[in-house]
Amino acid sequence: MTMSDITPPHGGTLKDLRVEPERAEELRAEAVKLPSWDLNPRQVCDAELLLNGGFSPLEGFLTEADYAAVCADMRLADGSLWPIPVNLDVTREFAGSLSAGDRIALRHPEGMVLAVMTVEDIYRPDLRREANQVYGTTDEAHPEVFRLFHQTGPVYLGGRLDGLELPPHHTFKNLRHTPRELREWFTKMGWNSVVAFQTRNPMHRAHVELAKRASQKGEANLLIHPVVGMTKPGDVDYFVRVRCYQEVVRHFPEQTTALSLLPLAMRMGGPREAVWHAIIRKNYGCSRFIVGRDHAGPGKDSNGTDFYGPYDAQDLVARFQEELEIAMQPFEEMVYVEDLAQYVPRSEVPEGGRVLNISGTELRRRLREGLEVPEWFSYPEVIARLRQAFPTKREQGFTVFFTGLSGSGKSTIANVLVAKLMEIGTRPVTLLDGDLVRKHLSSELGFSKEHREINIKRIGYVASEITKNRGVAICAPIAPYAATRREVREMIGQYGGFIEVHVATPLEVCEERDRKGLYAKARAGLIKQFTGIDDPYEAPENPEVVVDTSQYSADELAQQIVLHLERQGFIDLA
Ligand code: PPS
Repeated sequence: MTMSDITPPHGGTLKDLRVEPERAEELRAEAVKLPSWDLNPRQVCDAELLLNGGFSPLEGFLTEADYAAVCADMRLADGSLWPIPVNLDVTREFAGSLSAGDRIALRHPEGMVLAVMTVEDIYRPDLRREANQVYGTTDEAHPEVFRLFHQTGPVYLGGRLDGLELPPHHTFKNLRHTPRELREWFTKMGWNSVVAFQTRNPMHRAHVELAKRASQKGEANLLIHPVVGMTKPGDVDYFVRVRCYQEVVRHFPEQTTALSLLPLAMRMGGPREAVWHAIIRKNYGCSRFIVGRDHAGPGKDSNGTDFYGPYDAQDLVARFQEELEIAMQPFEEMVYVEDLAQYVPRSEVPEGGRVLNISGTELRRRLREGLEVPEWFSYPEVIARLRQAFPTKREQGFTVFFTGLSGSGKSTIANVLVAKLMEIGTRPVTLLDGDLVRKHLSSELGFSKEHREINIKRIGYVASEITKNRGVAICAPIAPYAATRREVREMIGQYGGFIEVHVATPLEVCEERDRKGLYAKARAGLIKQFTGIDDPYEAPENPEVVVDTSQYSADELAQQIVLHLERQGFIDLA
Protein backbone atom coordinates (compact mmCIF):
# COMPACT_ATOMS: atom_id res chain seq x y z
CA MET A 1 0.00 0.00 0.00
CA THR A 2 1.29 3.50 -0.74
CA MET A 3 0.50 6.65 1.16
CA SER A 4 -0.95 8.26 -1.96
CA ASP A 5 -4.44 9.52 -2.55
CA ILE A 6 -4.94 11.26 0.76
CA THR A 7 -7.77 13.76 0.67
CA PRO A 8 -7.28 16.28 3.43
CA PRO A 9 -9.40 19.38 4.04
CA HIS A 10 -7.63 21.76 1.66
CA GLY A 11 -6.18 21.44 -1.77
CA GLY A 12 -7.76 18.32 -3.27
CA THR A 13 -6.17 14.91 -3.64
CA LEU A 14 -2.53 14.70 -2.68
CA LYS A 15 -0.39 12.13 -4.48
CA ASP A 16 2.21 11.42 -1.85
CA LEU A 17 4.45 8.88 -3.60
CA ARG A 18 6.24 7.61 -0.50
CA VAL A 19 5.55 3.99 0.37
CA GLU A 20 4.93 2.61 3.87
CA PRO A 21 8.08 1.98 5.98
CA GLU A 22 7.98 -1.83 5.56
CA ARG A 23 7.77 -1.59 1.80
CA ALA A 24 10.56 1.02 1.85
CA GLU A 25 12.82 -1.53 3.56
CA GLU A 26 12.05 -4.11 0.85
CA LEU A 27 12.73 -1.55 -1.86
CA ARG A 28 16.04 -0.56 -0.25
CA ALA A 29 17.10 -4.21 -0.41
CA GLU A 30 15.98 -4.42 -4.05
CA ALA A 31 17.73 -1.13 -4.93
CA VAL A 32 21.17 -2.52 -4.10
CA LYS A 33 20.89 -4.73 -7.20
CA LEU A 34 19.34 -2.13 -9.52
CA PRO A 35 21.05 0.22 -11.97
CA SER A 36 21.49 3.51 -10.21
CA TRP A 37 21.08 7.09 -11.42
CA ASP A 38 22.72 9.90 -9.44
CA LEU A 39 20.28 12.79 -9.44
CA ASN A 40 21.69 16.24 -10.19
CA PRO A 41 20.64 19.17 -7.96
CA ARG A 42 17.78 20.13 -10.23
CA GLN A 43 16.47 16.54 -10.39
CA VAL A 44 16.68 16.30 -6.59
CA CYS A 45 14.31 19.29 -6.37
CA ASP A 46 11.90 17.73 -8.87
CA ALA A 47 12.07 14.38 -7.07
CA GLU A 48 11.27 16.01 -3.73
CA LEU A 49 8.11 17.65 -5.05
CA LEU A 50 7.08 14.46 -6.83
CA LEU A 51 7.55 12.37 -3.70
CA ASN A 52 5.93 14.76 -1.23
CA GLY A 53 2.90 15.44 -3.43
CA GLY A 54 3.80 19.04 -4.31
CA PHE A 55 3.54 17.99 -7.96
CA SER A 56 0.19 16.15 -7.60
CA PRO A 57 -1.35 14.74 -9.76
CA LEU A 58 2.00 13.52 -11.20
CA GLU A 59 3.01 10.03 -10.13
CA GLY A 60 6.49 10.10 -11.60
CA PHE A 61 8.63 11.67 -14.32
CA LEU A 62 6.63 12.33 -17.49
CA THR A 63 6.15 9.57 -20.03
CA GLU A 64 6.49 10.47 -23.70
CA ALA A 65 2.73 10.85 -24.22
CA ASP A 66 2.40 13.08 -21.15
CA TYR A 67 5.46 15.10 -22.16
CA ALA A 68 4.14 15.73 -25.68
CA ALA A 69 0.73 16.78 -24.33
CA VAL A 70 2.25 19.05 -21.67
CA CYS A 71 4.49 20.79 -24.19
CA ALA A 72 1.75 21.23 -26.78
CA ASP A 73 -1.37 21.82 -24.69
CA MET A 74 -0.35 22.30 -21.03
CA ARG A 75 -2.13 19.04 -20.19
CA LEU A 76 -1.24 15.48 -19.29
CA ALA A 77 -2.37 12.79 -21.71
CA ASP A 78 -5.46 12.23 -19.50
CA GLY A 79 -6.42 15.89 -19.91
CA SER A 80 -5.43 17.18 -16.45
CA LEU A 81 -3.97 20.66 -16.43
CA TRP A 82 -0.13 20.56 -16.12
CA PRO A 83 1.90 23.33 -17.78
CA ILE A 84 5.61 22.49 -17.20
CA PRO A 85 7.51 19.32 -18.23
CA VAL A 86 9.06 17.44 -15.33
CA ASN A 87 11.53 15.03 -16.89
CA LEU A 88 14.33 12.75 -15.87
CA ASP A 89 17.07 13.57 -18.38
CA VAL A 90 19.97 11.13 -18.56
CA THR A 91 23.04 10.35 -20.66
CA ARG A 92 22.93 8.27 -23.83
CA GLU A 93 25.10 5.61 -22.16
CA PHE A 94 22.82 5.19 -19.17
CA ALA A 95 19.70 5.12 -21.32
CA GLY A 96 21.36 2.59 -23.64
CA SER A 97 21.72 0.13 -20.78
CA LEU A 98 17.96 0.14 -20.04
CA SER A 99 14.78 -1.29 -21.56
CA ALA A 100 11.17 -0.38 -20.86
CA GLY A 101 9.97 -2.16 -17.74
CA ASP A 102 13.35 -2.01 -15.96
CA ARG A 103 13.54 -0.62 -12.47
CA ILE A 104 16.21 1.87 -11.45
CA ALA A 105 17.31 3.42 -8.17
CA LEU A 106 17.31 7.23 -8.02
CA ARG A 107 20.05 8.38 -5.68
CA HIS A 108 20.66 11.62 -3.86
CA PRO A 109 24.25 12.99 -4.21
CA GLU A 110 24.78 11.99 -0.54
CA GLY A 111 24.21 8.37 -1.62
CA MET A 112 20.79 7.39 -0.28
CA VAL A 113 18.12 5.99 -2.59
CA LEU A 114 15.20 8.43 -2.74
CA ALA A 115 12.97 6.39 -5.03
CA VAL A 116 12.76 3.35 -7.25
CA MET A 117 11.51 4.19 -10.72
CA THR A 118 9.79 1.77 -13.05
CA VAL A 119 10.93 2.90 -16.47
CA GLU A 120 7.95 3.01 -18.81
CA ASP A 121 9.40 5.13 -21.61
CA ILE A 122 12.88 5.90 -22.92
CA TYR A 123 12.72 8.72 -25.45
CA ARG A 124 14.73 11.42 -27.18
CA PRO A 125 13.12 14.82 -26.75
CA ASP A 126 13.27 17.57 -29.37
CA LEU A 127 14.69 20.23 -27.06
CA ARG A 128 14.21 23.08 -29.52
CA ARG A 129 10.57 22.21 -29.81
CA GLU A 130 10.27 21.97 -26.04
CA ALA A 131 11.84 25.44 -25.69
CA ASN A 132 9.50 26.91 -28.28
CA GLN A 133 6.34 25.30 -27.01
CA VAL A 134 6.88 25.77 -23.30
CA TYR A 135 8.90 28.99 -23.08
CA GLY A 136 7.92 30.53 -26.42
CA THR A 137 11.52 31.07 -27.48
CA THR A 138 14.84 29.45 -28.40
CA ASP A 139 16.81 32.49 -27.26
CA GLU A 140 19.54 31.29 -24.92
CA ALA A 141 19.25 34.44 -22.83
CA HIS A 142 16.31 32.58 -21.28
CA PRO A 143 17.94 30.61 -18.45
CA GLU A 144 15.79 27.53 -18.95
CA VAL A 145 16.43 27.49 -22.70
CA PHE A 146 20.15 27.73 -21.98
CA ARG A 147 19.82 24.83 -19.54
CA LEU A 148 17.90 22.76 -22.08
CA PHE A 149 20.46 23.35 -24.83
CA HIS A 150 23.64 23.03 -22.77
CA GLN A 151 23.01 21.12 -19.58
CA THR A 152 20.18 18.69 -20.31
CA GLY A 153 20.83 15.01 -20.98
CA PRO A 154 19.77 13.88 -24.48
CA VAL A 155 17.40 11.12 -23.36
CA TYR A 156 14.35 11.35 -21.09
CA LEU A 157 13.10 8.51 -18.92
CA GLY A 158 9.43 8.43 -17.97
CA GLY A 159 7.83 6.32 -15.29
CA ARG A 160 6.23 5.97 -11.89
CA LEU A 161 8.13 6.41 -8.66
CA ASP A 162 7.96 4.45 -5.43
CA GLY A 163 9.30 6.90 -2.88
CA LEU A 164 11.61 5.74 -0.09
CA GLU A 165 12.58 9.00 1.53
CA LEU A 166 12.69 12.73 0.91
CA PRO A 167 16.01 14.47 0.19
CA PRO A 168 17.70 15.46 3.45
CA HIS A 169 17.88 19.14 4.40
CA HIS A 170 20.53 20.45 6.72
CA THR A 171 19.43 24.07 6.89
CA PHE A 172 16.41 25.94 8.28
CA LYS A 173 14.69 22.67 9.20
CA ASN A 174 12.00 24.45 11.23
CA LEU A 175 10.89 26.29 8.08
CA ARG A 176 10.50 23.23 5.86
CA HIS A 177 7.17 21.49 5.49
CA THR A 178 5.70 18.92 3.16
CA PRO A 179 2.30 19.68 1.60
CA ARG A 180 0.73 17.29 4.08
CA GLU A 181 2.40 19.01 7.06
CA LEU A 182 1.28 22.45 5.91
CA ARG A 183 -2.27 21.27 5.30
CA GLU A 184 -2.39 19.75 8.78
CA TRP A 185 -0.96 22.88 10.32
CA PHE A 186 -3.52 25.10 8.56
CA THR A 187 -6.29 22.83 9.88
CA LYS A 188 -4.88 22.94 13.39
CA MET A 189 -4.71 26.73 13.27
CA GLY A 190 -8.23 26.98 11.86
CA TRP A 191 -6.93 28.72 8.75
CA ASN A 192 -9.68 27.94 6.25
CA SER A 193 -8.46 30.45 3.76
CA VAL A 194 -4.75 30.90 3.03
CA VAL A 195 -3.21 33.12 0.37
CA ALA A 196 0.30 32.17 -0.81
CA PHE A 197 2.97 34.67 -1.74
CA GLN A 198 5.70 33.35 -4.06
CA THR A 199 9.13 34.97 -4.16
CA ARG A 200 12.72 34.30 -5.20
CA ASN A 201 14.06 37.66 -4.03
CA PRO A 202 14.65 39.33 -0.69
CA MET A 203 11.45 41.02 0.48
CA HIS A 204 11.38 44.76 0.93
CA ARG A 205 8.59 47.13 2.00
CA ALA A 206 6.82 47.02 -1.40
CA HIS A 207 6.48 43.22 -1.16
CA VAL A 208 5.29 43.43 2.42
CA GLU A 209 2.64 46.02 1.49
CA LEU A 210 1.54 43.90 -1.45
CA ALA A 211 1.29 40.69 0.57
CA LYS A 212 -0.56 42.43 3.43
CA ARG A 213 -3.08 44.05 1.11
CA ALA A 214 -3.58 40.85 -0.86
CA SER A 215 -4.34 38.87 2.30
CA GLN A 216 -6.70 41.59 3.57
CA LYS A 217 -8.45 41.74 0.22
CA GLY A 218 -8.87 37.98 0.08
CA GLU A 219 -9.79 37.85 3.79
CA ALA A 220 -7.18 35.16 4.10
CA ASN A 221 -4.22 34.21 6.23
CA LEU A 222 -0.87 34.63 4.55
CA LEU A 223 1.73 32.02 3.65
CA ILE A 224 5.07 33.51 2.61
CA HIS A 225 6.33 30.69 0.41
CA PRO A 226 9.75 31.53 -1.05
CA VAL A 227 11.52 29.23 -3.47
CA VAL A 228 14.78 27.85 -2.08
CA GLY A 229 15.40 25.06 -4.61
CA MET A 230 16.85 26.63 -7.73
CA THR A 231 16.04 30.12 -8.96
CA LYS A 232 17.43 32.42 -11.63
CA PRO A 233 21.24 32.29 -11.93
CA GLY A 234 22.68 35.32 -10.16
CA ASP A 235 19.88 35.60 -7.57
CA VAL A 236 20.76 36.31 -3.96
CA ASP A 237 21.51 32.90 -2.42
CA TYR A 238 18.80 31.41 -0.28
CA PHE A 239 20.77 31.42 2.98
CA VAL A 240 20.83 35.21 2.87
CA ARG A 241 17.26 35.47 1.65
CA VAL A 242 15.88 33.25 4.40
CA ARG A 243 17.58 35.41 7.02
CA CYS A 244 15.89 38.42 5.38
CA TYR A 245 12.47 36.67 5.37
CA GLN A 246 12.90 35.86 9.05
CA GLU A 247 13.36 39.59 9.69
CA VAL A 248 10.45 40.57 7.45
CA VAL A 249 7.96 38.12 8.90
CA ARG A 250 8.13 40.03 12.19
CA HIS A 251 6.39 42.91 10.42
CA PHE A 252 3.26 40.81 9.83
CA PRO A 253 0.65 39.92 12.44
CA GLU A 254 1.90 36.70 14.01
CA GLN A 255 -1.48 34.98 14.23
CA THR A 256 -2.21 35.29 10.51
CA THR A 257 1.13 34.83 8.77
CA ALA A 258 3.45 31.85 8.26
CA LEU A 259 6.79 31.35 6.53
CA SER A 260 7.68 28.08 4.82
CA LEU A 261 10.39 27.24 2.28
CA LEU A 262 9.59 25.62 -1.05
CA PRO A 263 12.32 23.36 -2.53
CA LEU A 264 11.22 23.97 -6.13
CA ALA A 265 13.53 24.22 -9.14
CA MET A 266 12.08 27.19 -11.01
CA ARG A 267 12.11 27.37 -14.81
CA MET A 268 11.54 31.11 -15.11
CA GLY A 269 8.70 30.21 -17.43
CA GLY A 270 6.55 33.35 -16.88
CA PRO A 271 2.86 32.66 -17.65
CA ARG A 272 3.11 28.85 -17.75
CA GLU A 273 5.14 28.89 -14.58
CA ALA A 274 2.47 30.99 -12.83
CA VAL A 275 -0.13 28.30 -13.59
CA TRP A 276 2.32 25.69 -12.29
CA HIS A 277 2.98 27.69 -9.11
CA ALA A 278 -0.77 27.93 -8.53
CA ILE A 279 -1.19 24.15 -8.79
CA ILE A 280 1.76 23.60 -6.43
CA ARG A 281 0.31 26.05 -3.87
CA LYS A 282 -3.04 24.33 -4.11
CA ASN A 283 -1.24 21.08 -3.27
CA TYR A 284 0.32 22.78 -0.25
CA GLY A 285 -3.18 23.54 1.01
CA CYS A 286 -3.58 27.18 -0.04
CA SER A 287 -6.85 28.56 -1.33
CA ARG A 288 -5.53 31.69 -3.02
CA PHE A 289 -2.35 32.58 -4.83
CA ILE A 290 -0.91 36.03 -5.49
CA VAL A 291 0.18 36.67 -9.08
CA GLY A 292 1.88 40.02 -9.42
CA ARG A 293 3.67 41.87 -12.19
CA ASP A 294 5.94 39.75 -14.45
CA HIS A 295 5.48 36.59 -12.38
CA ALA A 296 8.48 34.21 -12.71
CA GLY A 297 9.84 36.41 -15.49
CA PRO A 298 13.26 35.51 -16.93
CA GLY A 299 14.17 39.14 -17.71
CA LYS A 300 15.17 40.38 -21.15
CA ASP A 301 15.99 38.48 -24.34
CA SER A 302 19.19 39.02 -26.32
CA ASN A 303 17.64 42.05 -28.05
CA GLY A 304 16.84 43.71 -24.73
CA THR A 305 13.08 43.02 -24.94
CA ASP A 306 11.13 41.38 -22.09
CA PHE A 307 10.37 37.72 -22.84
CA TYR A 308 6.83 38.06 -21.51
CA GLY A 309 4.43 40.98 -21.02
CA PRO A 310 4.09 42.23 -17.42
CA TYR A 311 0.58 40.83 -16.94
CA ASP A 312 0.71 37.80 -19.31
CA ALA A 313 0.99 35.50 -16.29
CA GLN A 314 -2.18 36.90 -14.74
CA ASP A 315 -4.01 36.49 -18.06
CA LEU A 316 -3.00 32.86 -18.44
CA VAL A 317 -3.88 31.93 -14.85
CA ALA A 318 -7.25 33.69 -15.30
CA ARG A 319 -7.91 31.51 -18.38
CA PHE A 320 -7.65 28.36 -16.26
CA GLN A 321 -9.27 29.77 -13.14
CA GLU A 322 -12.26 27.39 -13.29
CA GLU A 323 -10.08 24.28 -13.37
CA LEU A 324 -7.41 25.36 -10.93
CA GLU A 325 -9.16 24.83 -7.58
CA ILE A 326 -7.16 27.75 -6.22
CA ALA A 327 -8.18 31.37 -6.71
CA MET A 328 -5.80 33.85 -8.23
CA GLN A 329 -5.26 37.06 -6.29
CA PRO A 330 -3.99 39.33 -9.04
CA PHE A 331 -1.91 42.22 -7.84
CA GLU A 332 -0.46 45.29 -9.42
CA GLU A 333 3.01 46.54 -8.72
CA MET A 334 3.16 48.57 -5.48
CA VAL A 335 5.08 51.84 -5.67
CA TYR A 336 6.15 54.39 -3.07
CA VAL A 337 4.64 57.85 -3.45
CA GLU A 338 6.83 60.42 -1.75
CA ASP A 339 4.10 63.04 -1.16
CA LEU A 340 1.86 60.46 0.50
CA ALA A 341 4.77 58.75 2.27
CA GLN A 342 3.14 55.41 1.50
CA TYR A 343 2.93 52.54 -0.95
CA VAL A 344 -0.01 52.34 -3.36
CA PRO A 345 -0.79 50.19 -6.42
CA ARG A 346 0.69 51.90 -9.48
CA SER A 347 -2.72 52.71 -10.98
CA GLU A 348 -3.68 54.59 -7.79
CA VAL A 349 -0.79 57.06 -7.84
CA PRO A 350 -2.40 60.53 -7.59
CA GLU A 351 -1.82 62.87 -10.49
CA GLY A 352 1.56 64.54 -10.20
CA GLY A 353 2.52 62.22 -7.32
CA ARG A 354 6.27 61.64 -7.20
CA VAL A 355 7.04 57.92 -7.35
CA LEU A 356 10.35 56.77 -5.86
CA ASN A 357 12.00 53.54 -6.86
CA ILE A 358 15.26 51.68 -6.36
CA SER A 359 15.93 48.96 -8.94
CA GLY A 360 17.61 45.66 -8.07
CA THR A 361 20.77 46.80 -9.87
CA GLU A 362 20.82 50.11 -8.00
CA LEU A 363 20.31 48.32 -4.68
CA ARG A 364 23.27 46.04 -5.38
CA ARG A 365 25.40 49.06 -6.30
CA ARG A 366 24.52 50.82 -3.06
CA LEU A 367 25.25 47.72 -1.02
CA ARG A 368 28.59 47.13 -2.77
CA GLU A 369 29.64 50.74 -2.33
CA GLY A 370 28.46 50.93 1.26
CA LEU A 371 25.93 53.69 0.40
CA GLU A 372 22.74 54.40 2.29
CA VAL A 373 19.52 52.54 1.47
CA PRO A 374 16.51 54.63 2.57
CA GLU A 375 14.03 53.31 5.12
CA TRP A 376 11.06 53.87 2.83
CA PHE A 377 12.57 51.17 0.61
CA SER A 378 13.43 48.48 3.13
CA TYR A 379 13.85 47.61 6.80
CA PRO A 380 17.25 48.34 8.36
CA GLU A 381 17.44 44.72 9.63
CA VAL A 382 16.98 43.41 6.08
CA ILE A 383 19.57 45.79 4.70
CA ALA A 384 21.99 44.73 7.45
CA ARG A 385 21.52 41.07 6.36
CA LEU A 386 22.07 42.00 2.73
CA ARG A 387 25.17 44.01 3.55
CA GLN A 388 26.72 40.81 4.90
CA ALA A 389 26.16 39.21 1.49
CA PHE A 390 27.25 42.22 -0.58
CA PRO A 391 30.50 43.33 1.01
CA THR A 392 31.93 46.68 -0.03
CA LYS A 393 35.13 46.65 -2.05
CA ARG A 394 37.16 47.15 1.14
CA GLU A 395 35.65 43.93 2.52
CA GLN A 396 35.65 41.90 -0.71
CA GLY A 397 38.37 39.53 -1.80
CA PHE A 398 40.21 40.11 -5.07
CA THR A 399 42.53 38.41 -7.54
CA VAL A 400 45.48 40.04 -9.25
CA PHE A 401 46.03 38.00 -12.39
CA PHE A 402 49.40 38.56 -14.07
CA THR A 403 49.75 37.41 -17.67
CA GLY A 404 52.76 37.66 -19.98
CA LEU A 405 55.46 35.73 -21.77
CA SER A 406 57.88 33.38 -20.07
CA GLY A 407 60.65 35.52 -18.57
CA SER A 408 58.58 38.71 -18.75
CA GLY A 409 58.97 39.34 -15.03
CA LYS A 410 55.54 38.17 -13.79
CA SER A 411 56.86 36.17 -10.86
CA THR A 412 59.30 38.83 -9.73
CA ILE A 413 56.62 41.54 -9.60
CA ALA A 414 54.09 39.12 -8.10
CA ASN A 415 56.49 38.31 -5.25
CA VAL A 416 57.01 41.99 -4.45
CA LEU A 417 53.25 42.58 -4.58
CA VAL A 418 52.63 39.70 -2.18
CA ALA A 419 55.11 41.26 0.28
CA LYS A 420 53.51 44.72 0.01
CA LEU A 421 49.98 43.35 0.54
CA MET A 422 51.16 41.28 3.50
CA GLU A 423 52.66 44.45 4.95
CA ILE A 424 49.28 46.22 4.60
CA GLY A 425 47.90 43.14 6.31
CA THR A 426 44.14 43.50 5.94
CA ARG A 427 43.58 40.18 4.12
CA PRO A 428 45.32 36.81 3.82
CA VAL A 429 47.37 36.62 0.60
CA THR A 430 48.02 33.50 -1.51
CA LEU A 431 50.52 33.32 -4.37
CA LEU A 432 49.62 31.03 -7.29
CA ASP A 433 52.75 31.42 -9.37
CA GLY A 434 52.97 29.55 -12.70
CA ASP A 435 55.81 27.27 -11.59
CA LEU A 436 54.28 26.65 -8.14
CA VAL A 437 50.97 25.65 -9.68
CA ARG A 438 52.60 23.34 -12.17
CA LYS A 439 54.42 21.65 -9.29
CA HIS A 440 51.52 21.31 -6.84
CA LEU A 441 48.30 21.37 -8.88
CA SER A 442 49.13 20.52 -12.48
CA SER A 443 52.17 18.27 -12.40
CA GLU A 444 50.65 15.87 -14.93
CA LEU A 445 49.97 18.60 -17.53
CA GLY A 446 52.07 19.64 -20.52
CA PHE A 447 51.85 22.68 -22.78
CA SER A 448 49.26 21.69 -25.40
CA LYS A 449 46.37 24.12 -25.83
CA GLU A 450 44.08 21.75 -23.98
CA HIS A 451 46.48 21.30 -21.06
CA ARG A 452 47.18 25.03 -20.76
CA GLU A 453 43.43 25.68 -20.61
CA ILE A 454 42.99 23.11 -17.85
CA ASN A 455 45.92 24.61 -15.97
CA ILE A 456 44.52 28.15 -16.14
CA LYS A 457 41.02 27.02 -15.16
CA ARG A 458 42.44 25.27 -12.12
CA ILE A 459 44.20 28.47 -11.13
CA GLY A 460 40.95 30.35 -11.78
CA TYR A 461 38.97 27.96 -9.61
CA VAL A 462 41.37 28.18 -6.67
CA ALA A 463 41.55 31.98 -7.01
CA SER A 464 37.75 32.21 -7.14
CA GLU A 465 37.46 30.24 -3.89
CA ILE A 466 40.05 32.50 -2.24
CA THR A 467 38.25 35.60 -3.56
CA LYS A 468 34.87 34.28 -2.42
CA ASN A 469 36.26 33.88 1.08
CA ARG A 470 37.52 37.47 0.99
CA GLY A 471 41.20 36.77 0.62
CA VAL A 472 43.69 37.90 -2.03
CA ALA A 473 44.96 35.58 -4.77
CA ILE A 474 47.99 36.63 -6.79
CA CYS A 475 48.29 34.50 -9.95
CA ALA A 476 51.22 34.57 -12.34
CA PRO A 477 50.87 32.07 -15.20
CA ILE A 478 51.59 32.83 -18.86
CA ALA A 479 47.84 32.33 -19.59
CA PRO A 480 48.31 32.88 -23.31
CA TYR A 481 44.69 32.55 -24.50
CA ALA A 482 42.16 35.39 -24.29
CA ALA A 483 39.09 33.12 -24.10
CA THR A 484 40.41 31.20 -21.09
CA ARG A 485 41.33 34.45 -19.32
CA ARG A 486 37.79 35.71 -19.96
CA GLU A 487 36.34 32.57 -18.36
CA VAL A 488 38.57 33.01 -15.35
CA ARG A 489 37.50 36.66 -15.09
CA GLU A 490 33.85 35.59 -15.03
CA MET A 491 34.50 32.87 -12.47
CA ILE A 492 36.18 35.29 -10.09
CA GLY A 493 34.23 38.47 -10.90
CA GLN A 494 31.05 37.12 -9.33
CA TYR A 495 32.76 37.01 -5.93
CA GLY A 496 35.03 40.04 -5.87
CA GLY A 497 37.64 42.04 -7.75
CA PHE A 498 39.55 40.78 -10.78
CA ILE A 499 42.57 42.83 -11.80
CA GLU A 500 44.30 41.65 -14.93
CA VAL A 501 47.89 42.85 -15.18
CA HIS A 502 49.61 42.50 -18.52
CA VAL A 503 53.36 42.24 -18.06
CA ALA A 504 54.07 43.55 -21.54
CA THR A 505 57.78 42.83 -21.81
CA PRO A 506 58.50 42.34 -25.55
CA LEU A 507 59.51 38.90 -26.80
CA GLU A 508 62.99 40.15 -27.82
CA VAL A 509 63.71 41.29 -24.27
CA CYS A 510 62.44 38.03 -22.72
CA GLU A 511 64.49 36.07 -25.20
CA GLU A 512 67.60 38.12 -24.59
CA ARG A 513 67.26 37.61 -20.80
CA ASP A 514 66.52 33.88 -21.23
CA ARG A 515 67.20 33.19 -17.55
CA LYS A 516 66.12 29.57 -17.75
CA GLY A 517 67.71 28.97 -21.14
CA LEU A 518 64.33 27.84 -22.48
CA TYR A 519 64.14 30.25 -25.44
CA ALA A 520 67.45 28.93 -26.77
CA LYS A 521 66.14 25.38 -26.46
CA ALA A 522 62.86 26.35 -28.14
CA ARG A 523 64.73 28.00 -31.04
CA ALA A 524 66.79 24.87 -31.36
CA GLY A 525 63.56 22.83 -31.55
CA LEU A 526 64.37 21.00 -28.31
CA ILE A 527 61.18 22.30 -26.63
CA LYS A 528 57.97 22.30 -28.64
CA GLN A 529 54.96 24.63 -28.36
CA PHE A 530 56.92 27.32 -26.58
CA THR A 531 54.89 30.48 -26.05
CA GLY A 532 55.99 33.26 -28.37
CA ILE A 533 58.15 30.94 -30.48
CA ASP A 534 55.89 28.23 -31.89
CA ASP A 535 52.79 28.77 -29.75
CA PRO A 536 50.73 31.98 -29.71
CA TYR A 537 50.42 34.61 -26.99
CA GLU A 538 47.19 36.61 -27.33
CA ALA A 539 47.88 39.94 -25.61
CA PRO A 540 45.00 41.21 -23.40
CA GLU A 541 42.88 43.90 -25.06
CA ASN A 542 41.55 45.61 -21.94
CA PRO A 543 43.69 44.70 -18.95
CA GLU A 544 43.19 46.76 -15.80
CA VAL A 545 46.93 47.47 -15.64
CA VAL A 546 49.81 47.22 -18.15
CA VAL A 547 53.32 47.22 -16.75
CA ASP A 548 56.49 47.98 -18.62
CA THR A 549 59.51 46.19 -17.18
CA SER A 550 61.99 47.94 -19.45
CA GLN A 551 61.60 51.29 -17.62
CA TYR A 552 60.72 50.45 -14.01
CA SER A 553 61.96 48.12 -11.30
CA ALA A 554 59.77 45.31 -9.91
CA ASP A 555 59.34 47.37 -6.74
CA GLU A 556 58.06 50.39 -8.66
CA LEU A 557 55.71 48.24 -10.75
CA ALA A 558 54.29 46.45 -7.71
CA GLN A 559 53.71 49.88 -6.14
CA GLN A 560 51.79 50.96 -9.30
CA ILE A 561 49.49 47.99 -8.76
CA VAL A 562 49.05 48.82 -5.07
CA LEU A 563 48.02 52.36 -6.07
CA HIS A 564 45.57 50.95 -8.62
CA LEU A 565 44.02 48.79 -5.90
CA GLU A 566 43.67 51.83 -3.66
CA ARG A 567 42.06 53.92 -6.42
CA GLN A 568 39.57 51.11 -7.02
CA GLY A 569 38.68 51.05 -3.33
CA PHE A 570 39.98 47.56 -2.51
CA ILE A 571 42.63 48.74 -0.06
CA ASP A 572 43.14 51.75 2.14
CA LEU A 573 46.67 53.12 2.41
CA ALA A 574 45.81 55.93 4.81
S1 PPS B 1 50.50 28.36 -19.12
O1 PPS B 1 50.57 28.49 -20.59
O2 PPS B 1 49.93 29.55 -18.53
O3 PPS B 1 49.82 27.13 -18.73
O4 PPS B 1 52.00 28.28 -18.62
P1 PPS B 1 52.54 28.31 -17.12
O5 PPS B 1 51.78 27.35 -16.27
O6 PPS B 1 52.59 29.70 -16.64
O7 PPS B 1 53.97 27.70 -17.22
C1 PPS B 1 54.96 28.44 -17.80
C2 PPS B 1 56.34 28.01 -17.30
O8 PPS B 1 56.65 26.71 -17.78
C3 PPS B 1 57.93 26.71 -18.44
N1 PPS B 1 57.70 26.12 -19.78
C4 PPS B 1 57.04 26.66 -20.82
N2 PPS B 1 56.44 27.86 -20.99
C5 PPS B 1 55.82 28.10 -22.18
N3 PPS B 1 55.77 27.22 -23.19
C6 PPS B 1 56.36 26.00 -23.05
N4 PPS B 1 56.28 25.10 -24.06
C7 PPS B 1 57.02 25.68 -21.84
N5 PPS B 1 57.67 24.59 -21.38
C8 PPS B 1 58.08 24.88 -20.12
C9 PPS B 1 58.46 28.10 -18.40
O9 PPS B 1 59.50 28.09 -17.48
C10 PPS B 1 57.34 28.96 -17.85
O10 PPS B 1 57.75 29.71 -16.73
P2 PPS B 1 57.81 31.30 -16.66
O11 PPS B 1 57.89 31.58 -15.19
O12 PPS B 1 56.57 31.88 -17.28
O13 PPS B 1 59.05 31.66 -17.37
